[in-house]
Amino acid sequence: MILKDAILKGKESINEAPRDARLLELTRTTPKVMIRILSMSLMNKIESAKKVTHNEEIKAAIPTLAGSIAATLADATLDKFSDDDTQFLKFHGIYQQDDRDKRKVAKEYIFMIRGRIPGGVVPPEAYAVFDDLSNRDGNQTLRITSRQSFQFHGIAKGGLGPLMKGINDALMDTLAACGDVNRNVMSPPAPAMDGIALEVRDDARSVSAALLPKTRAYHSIWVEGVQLNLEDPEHKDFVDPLYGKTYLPRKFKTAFAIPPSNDVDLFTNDLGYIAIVEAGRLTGYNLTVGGGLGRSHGNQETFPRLADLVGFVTRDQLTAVSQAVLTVHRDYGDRTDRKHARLKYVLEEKGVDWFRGELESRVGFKLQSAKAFAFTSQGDHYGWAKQADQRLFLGLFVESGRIKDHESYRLKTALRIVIDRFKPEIRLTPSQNLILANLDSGNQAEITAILAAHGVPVENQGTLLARAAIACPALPTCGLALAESERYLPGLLTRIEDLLGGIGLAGEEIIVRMTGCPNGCARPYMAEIGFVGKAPGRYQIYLGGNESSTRLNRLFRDNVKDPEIIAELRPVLERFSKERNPGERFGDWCDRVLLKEAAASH
Ligand code: SRM
Ligand code: SF4
Repeated sequence: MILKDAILKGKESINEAPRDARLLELTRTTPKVMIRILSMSLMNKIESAKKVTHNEEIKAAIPTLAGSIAATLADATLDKFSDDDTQFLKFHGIYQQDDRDKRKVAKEYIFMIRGRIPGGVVPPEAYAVFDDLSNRDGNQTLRITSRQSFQFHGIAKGGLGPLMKGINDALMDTLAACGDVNRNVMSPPAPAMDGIALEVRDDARSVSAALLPKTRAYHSIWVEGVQLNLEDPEHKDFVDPLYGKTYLPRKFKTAFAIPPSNDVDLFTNDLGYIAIVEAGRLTGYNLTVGGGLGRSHGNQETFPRLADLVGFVTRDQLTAVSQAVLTVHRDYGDRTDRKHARLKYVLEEKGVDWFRGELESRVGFKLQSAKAFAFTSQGDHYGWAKQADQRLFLGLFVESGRIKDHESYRLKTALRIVIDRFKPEIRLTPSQNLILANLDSGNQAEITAILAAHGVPVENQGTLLARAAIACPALPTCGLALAESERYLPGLLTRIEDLLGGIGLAGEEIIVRMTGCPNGCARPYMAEIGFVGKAPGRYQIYLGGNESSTRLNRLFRDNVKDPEIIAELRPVLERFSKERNPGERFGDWCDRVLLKEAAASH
């Protein structure tokens, strides 16, 4: 009884029940006199559900986003920030976490800091600073993220100020790496595409700069080390010229891609630009809007969604279009429910034609029609290769993006030696790997030898499955994790590889991604096999993504406990091995055969 449950349990079940079903239930089952009482109660609950979230209230109260961060930072007796300040801290690129491995003993507050690194480009001098800071103030690792940034984990409160100052002194920053703003802008990192790619990277940087919030709080707290005076009218009455007083209803993500590679997973972004090259010249971009992956278990109103293709824009229209897309989210996104607040829901509910009209009225010109393009691949190149300018680059596989020293594999130390000595440009990839770019061929042998001496191969890096996989951090740092991911996936991949070898599929590349919860940080809903944490040791299995990352996969099995994961995959992989078309990938076969059968039998 949806209605009864709704009234008993309140808002949560009301939101879960589809609106039409609620009305139908009401008219079918309830005597007339009760209908009035119940519908009033229902309306009250729906009305109260429409109240803006607490996040909206605190943004409106302190639009500089300063909160009382500086005061808490200066108070050494406090080991954590207030709930409101933890929300403000996100806009500064900082998350308050606790080490979940230690929770049973005591809650130990630690912090995660995320950089803002458009296109994932890190100068060698900045890398050296990051490396030092991670050793001094963090947990001795640097974590490459799935959006081409770095994260520091395990920072104590006392280390926050020095680490943030260090990042800014290295001419890098963390502003807007998190929070209800535009996040790190992605662009293709592969040096083999440089030329066009450098122009695209410039455009990505311009868009990133055009979408930055203007608050002075970041600089004042982390660079000058003082609390912003919120009584000063300049700050008290501050309104961001683009974001307004309350910023966006939720996060907003932007990426640029250059076909045929979809290495940035373009369609999972709120705002996407597909480079269009005509007669060897970058003429502009196809615009995509409304992608996003986050969902919640048991909440049908949340779902992954691929972005819509909206039209074509020229390079000089980029800033205006990007700002206008962002303001549509600002003005139409749902501020009453953070689970339903992404731009994708506006697109889903109002449609792409409405969106195009709204956008055109904001920018004051008509968009051209989208131009032809085709994505065929994703992923990174590993090992040595030539750049467009004939210099060399080296693609290095980094398991789950975690740069660390572990036993005889001393990637962190080796990288530091190579980067200090040869000064390559570092590029972080959306698949959590790393590229050392702009190297002279004369240094190739020495670099290879340094890496080898630290247990880091440049040929045959990682296994076929590991090289194509992504895992989110999950436990022990992520407060939202329901299951392991980064620490668990490598072992599971080995077992899947054993399975593949045993059924004649050795050497088969399958894109596997895992997350510790349904938020989708490793983009599992685009993988050929996606594992999504449901509870400790339990995962949902999704199948059917494709190599070009243009198709969402679908749920195949729910709540599978290891070791049944392998037992569930075995018959499917055996069938694939027998029934596939020549050269057909696993994800394509699942989509063409398995999932169609499953849909037909429902
Ligand atoms: Fe994410 C929240 C890690 C990319 C969707 N994400 C988190 C937090 C901050 C947990 C939290 O809110 O307390 C995680 C920190 C864990 C930790 O200990 O480090 C976290 N997300 C990551 C990273 C580090 C995963 C990784 O393996 O690299 C990625 C950082 C990217 C960056 O540099 O900016 C990361 N997150 C993503 C992506 C993939 C992408 O953007 O390409 C997604 C799915 C795409 C999307 O946004 O729809 C993603 N993260 C989420 C969500 C769900 C948002 C939603 O719309 O529902 C959350 C939860 C939230 O925001 O409340 C989340
Ligand atoms: Fe945490 Fe979930 Fe993101 Fe993994 S997917 S990092 S568990 S929020």
